[in-house]
This record gives sequence, structure tokens and C-alpha cells, in this order.
Amino acid sequence: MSGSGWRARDEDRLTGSLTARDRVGIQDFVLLDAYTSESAVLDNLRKRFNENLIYTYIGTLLVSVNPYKELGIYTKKQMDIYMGVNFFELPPHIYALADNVYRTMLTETNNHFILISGESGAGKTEASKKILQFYAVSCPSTKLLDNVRDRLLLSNPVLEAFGNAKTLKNDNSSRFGKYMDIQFDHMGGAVGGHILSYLLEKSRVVHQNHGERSFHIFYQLVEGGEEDLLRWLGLERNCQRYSYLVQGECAKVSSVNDKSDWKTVRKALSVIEFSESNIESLFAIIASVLHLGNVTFVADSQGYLLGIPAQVIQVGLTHRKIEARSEEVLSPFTVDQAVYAKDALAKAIYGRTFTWLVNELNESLANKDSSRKTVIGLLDIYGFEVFSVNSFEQFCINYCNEKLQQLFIQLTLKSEQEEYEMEGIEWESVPYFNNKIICDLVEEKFKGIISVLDEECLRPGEATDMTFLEKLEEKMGGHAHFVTHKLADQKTRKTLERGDFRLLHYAGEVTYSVVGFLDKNNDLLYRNIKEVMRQSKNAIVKHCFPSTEPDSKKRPETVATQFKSSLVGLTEILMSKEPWYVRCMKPNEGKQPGLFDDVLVRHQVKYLGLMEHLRVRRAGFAYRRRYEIFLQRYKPLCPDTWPNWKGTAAEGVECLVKHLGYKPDEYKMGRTKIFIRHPRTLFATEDAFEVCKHELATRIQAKYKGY
Ligand code: AOV
Ligand code: MG
Repeated sequence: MSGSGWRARDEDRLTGSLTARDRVGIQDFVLLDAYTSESAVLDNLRKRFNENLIYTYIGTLLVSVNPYKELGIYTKKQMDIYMGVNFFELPPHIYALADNVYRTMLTETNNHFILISGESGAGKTEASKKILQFYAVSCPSTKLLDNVRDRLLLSNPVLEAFGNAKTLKNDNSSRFGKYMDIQFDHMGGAVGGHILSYLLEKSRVVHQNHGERSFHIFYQLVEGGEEDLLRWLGLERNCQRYSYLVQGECAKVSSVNDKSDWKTVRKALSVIEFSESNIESLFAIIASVLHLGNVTFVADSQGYLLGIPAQVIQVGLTHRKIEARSEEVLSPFTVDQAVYAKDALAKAIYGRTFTWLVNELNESLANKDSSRKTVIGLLDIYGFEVFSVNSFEQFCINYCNEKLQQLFIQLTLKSEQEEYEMEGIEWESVPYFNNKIICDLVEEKFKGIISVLDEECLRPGEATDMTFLEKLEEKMGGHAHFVTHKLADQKTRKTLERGDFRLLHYAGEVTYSVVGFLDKNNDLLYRNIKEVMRQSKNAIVKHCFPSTEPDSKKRPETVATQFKSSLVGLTEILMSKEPWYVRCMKPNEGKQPGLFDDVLVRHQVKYLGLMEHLRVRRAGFAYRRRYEIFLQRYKPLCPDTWPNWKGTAAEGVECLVKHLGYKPDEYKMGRTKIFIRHPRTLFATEDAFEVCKHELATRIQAKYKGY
């Protein structure tokens, strides 16, 4: 097949006929004529959004705009359409991306990950679920594999029940970060999975801002729990009765059906094969947390749910064990201290139970067979968020988003350009904002905000949230991305309180209130309360408070430092895999369908680095393959390279592409790789390869027919 045989239909599909194109825009930004202008990009997004076309490509990167309504584009029929079809041959879709990743993994037998990013409410979690569902339907099916598939799918409602909550930004906001590996065997069957979770926002258990809720599971249990169960747990079917559930004054959410979600979760737990006794222990814990919230330090009788006599808990919550000389004495708490201890316990129990839950899910998803597997990782974390008051939790969440943006920059803008340079391909570099400066501001050793915070946490009794702020001012003064009331110029000062610091994040400014930073970073639980928990007869509680826990005399790592290390680990996991991206955007702040807020979307186009990505893509090459891999795959297409090529791989590739009729401006030969400018060139080659494979097979069949 020669170059002249290239199909015109690709071009038609990509650009659309003129009238259609005017109406629905272009499905790949790389093909946009006025590609450098932000307004052109915005126009294109708006046009498509108004036609309910929420997906657009930048090369292989998928941009998605949350429609806030059901579009009917996630049916089985749609999945079938996208299965095994070349990426650019159909309108952009999350299924096209999922399918492309899957097939690349199978042909190249290597590991991949899909980074899904965007601010809170932009559609990351929905996107990750759609991808998982696509694999569940499209992968090979056997009885054994179907079992794995069901578990993979059902891990979602369970994790969401315990780890998601209604916030002002999103009725189903992820309050933990989630990375999930889906493992495939060499036939492409999904054979197992593994979940890593990152820093759960457990403070939500004891406190919610106005208009927000605690984790879904509490409401599900109270609203949906069977009569018998509630009776056994000593619960009333009324969320208003529980102090931990009423702080946000919005126990009911119109878009959430707690009753039916309860049924789903209950069923999921059974399919995942949680034992009935574990399920009982689990709900006993959830109920205990609610009871704990109502404790007013008059004796309560609900201690039995935690498997501990009420009196023992009561002493634990109202006294502190102090060592005086060689003796241990119990010293009573003030009421404030007791309330603090109670909340700390509720958070600890919930947080540890969540970790236990993730471990159990992993146990159930584990693939026991040790044969070689390839994986597709799905990363769905909490998105960037700004509220009217932002605290330690937002600081951690937004820091995490900075890290992912940094990874994106490193993997796309930076490494892409470095690769051209390394491969000796002429290149005019595209400038971009590198947010490393903000990552450093937060995490740098000895100097960063986390270091300063940790230092203050080491001075109990002396340090306060305010001394932390003063230290920050001392160290960070003059930093372009850090400002406080004291450091600000007159105009900015008016917008800051004394107890605030403001970070100029890549995605915008966020003002953090320092109140609670030290406490939340320390996350201390009194030793005697831990000891009390160890006596528990509840299997999960017992497991969560092991007697082998490192002695409290040795300082545990602070929350921020633990989080920082876990993000380093995550980066390493991702860096060892081939990246794919979904960039999610929010069309408006009101969770409304059909409303496209230009200012809001333009802001996201800017900070997500879409323009820079587009420029690099547009000037660059859509595909690149190592010479060896390219030659190995396509050598049957040329008589000179088939069956064996005697020269170097690069020479073989050169010979091959000449034979295929590649025009000089369509490809470039680097030091180790061939670079192909346009996807259609590779499609044509891939099509020719399919034909050739078919012919070969027919010939072989014919040959053996005679025998
Ligand atoms: P997030 O994961 O990005 O926010 P979600 O994926 O939870 O956001 O999406 C928020 C809500 O938007 C969903 O509950 C749906 O109602 C709606 N939505 C999102 N994507 C789609 C879609 N493709 N089609 C229809 N509706 C959609 V956060 O976890 O808060 O960072 O922390
Ligand atoms: Mg989410």
C-alpha cells in the first residue's frame, strides 16, 4: 500500500465538513486553525459543549467538560462502537482513550496510567468509573474473570460510601486520594487490582462546614439500615439526633439517595466477600462514632458496640495517664479536654477503619497467580478546592494537586521538549509556567512550609498556630507565591486576616487560616485511649489498635510529612509507567446543566496548561516509536525488510517508510526513534499491516489445506 492510498475519510472525520464544523467545532484542538489563541480554544469548547459534545482531544490527551446531566453516551452500544477502533476514527470519548490505552498495553506489553485531573466537581471520579466500566465490559470474560470484574466494580460504591461526602463544591466529593491498578493477563483479561489511598479528610467525621455533610456511610446507615440492625446498634432513624451529622445543617441532599445507596453498599460488601461478622463489626464502629458524638460526659451505655465496657471508655475519655516518677497516675481532663479527646478518638477510629477497609478490598482484589501481568493505573484524587475558609485539609489537597501538575509538566512539556533535543530534532522551545517553585515552597527540606510546621509541632506547650505563622513570615517573606497580612502591600492587606496566609497556587490564590494547623498536623491520640481501644472485642477495632503499635514515646511522623512521603511514592509509581491524561473542567460553579461560564472555563484552560500543551503538540510529533519496535511490527510490509533486515534498525525503518511512501515532512528520524507528525500516517500503516496479516494468514491456511 502506498501513501497515495491514504484515506481521505480520516481528514473528513477529524475536521468535519465545513457546516458541521461550524456547528460542532473541531474534535482535536491540534487541528484548530487559530490554535495559539485562547479565545479560539474557548470558542471550540463552548460550541461543542452546547451540542452536548463534552469531549475534545489535544492529540491523545482528552479534555472533558462536566455536562451536569445524563447524556446517554455511556451505553453498552457506545462501548461496542469504541472497542478496537483507531483512536481518531470516531468522535472523542473517554471509551476511545480507555480502549487505546488497553490495546497499547497489550501490543507493547508494558504498564500504563491514566492521570485524571481537574478541580473539585470537574468530573474526575465519574471519568474513572466510566473507564473501569468500559474495561469490565470490553475485556475477555470467563467465570473466574467475571468474579474479579464484579469485585473491581463494586469496590467503588464501598469506597465512595466511606470516603466521599457532600461539600459545597460537589455532592459526591472524594475526600481521599485514590490510585487503582487494574492488572491484566497477557490475553487482556482483568485478573486483579490494587488500591492505594491517600490522606482521608477525617476531620469531617466530627465537624462539617455549613452546607456540607459527613461521609455518606453515616447517612446511609441511619436512613437505609434495616430495623433490626438499627435496634441492635441502638440507632434511631433520624440523622437529626446525631451531633456529628447535623453540623452542616444539610443531612438530606436532593441528588443523593442514601436509602438505595445503602442497599448497593450492603450488596457490594457481600459480593466482595466480607464476612458477616466483619460487616457487623464495621457497622458497629460507624454506629459507635455516632454515639461518641453524642457523649456529653455523663455515663453512656453504648460502649459495647466497640466491644469495650462503657465505664472503661468513660475513664479513657475523661482522664489522661501521666507518668510521675516511676508511677502512672490518672489525671482528670477539663471538659474541653474531654471533648477534644472524644473527637480525636472518633477521627482515629474512623480513619483507621477506612485503612482497614482498603486493605480488605485489596485482599479481595489480589491476584494470587504469579505470572507476568501488565497494569493500567487510574489516578483519581481530590481536586483543587477553595472555600471561604480554608484549613489544613485544603492545604494538603491543594498541595497534592500542585504535585500532579508538576508531574504533568515534567512528563509532557518538559520531557517532550527535552526528548526532541536529545533525539537531535530541531525544535523551538515553548515557554510554560513551571509550578515547581510552589511545590518547593510547600515541601522543601528545612525551608518549606511543611518543615516549618513540623518544627513548631516539636515544641508542645510553647508553639501555637500563631507562632507557626510568624515563623512562616520570617522564612517565606519575599517569596513571590506567599503572602500574609503583615507581608502584604496595603491593598492586599485589606483582603487578609491576621491569622491567614495566602498561597498563589498554579490554579489560583487560596487563603488559609492557620487555626488548627498544629493540632491537625500532630494528630495525637492520648496513649491511654489507645490502650483502652486495645482491649476491644470488636475484631476491626482490635486490628486497628494493635498492641505492637510503636511506643508513643517515639515521635510518629506528622500528617503533612507522611502525606508528602506518600506523594513521593506515588510519583515514583507513576513515573515507571506510560502516561495518559484526562483533563476535566467545570462549566460553571452552580452544578448546572447547559451553562458555560466563559470566565471560569478560560481560567481552567489557562492553569491546566492546555495552551502550552497544544503548542507543543501542534509543533511536534503525535507518535514516536523506538526503531526496533517499529521495525519489528511493520517489517512484513516491505520486501526488503521481511523477514529479516540485516542492517541497523534505523536503516531498516528508513527503508520501510520510504517503501510505504511517507513524505519527508511527515516524519523525522531521531537518534533512537522515528517521529511521526500526524496520526493518520500511522493509521495508514496500521491498516496496511492488518491487511498484510490477513493475507499472510490466508496464504498459510491455503498452504496447509492440501495436506
Ligand atoms: P470530581 O471527582 O472531579 O470532584 P465528580 O466526578 O464527582 O467530580 O463529578 C461531580 C458531579 O458532576 C457528579 O456527581 C455528576 O453529577 C456530574 N458529572 C460529572 N461527570 C459527568 C458526566 N460525564 N456526565 C454526567 N454528569 C457528570 V472532587 O472528588 O470534589 O475533586 O474532590
Ligand atoms: Mg472525585
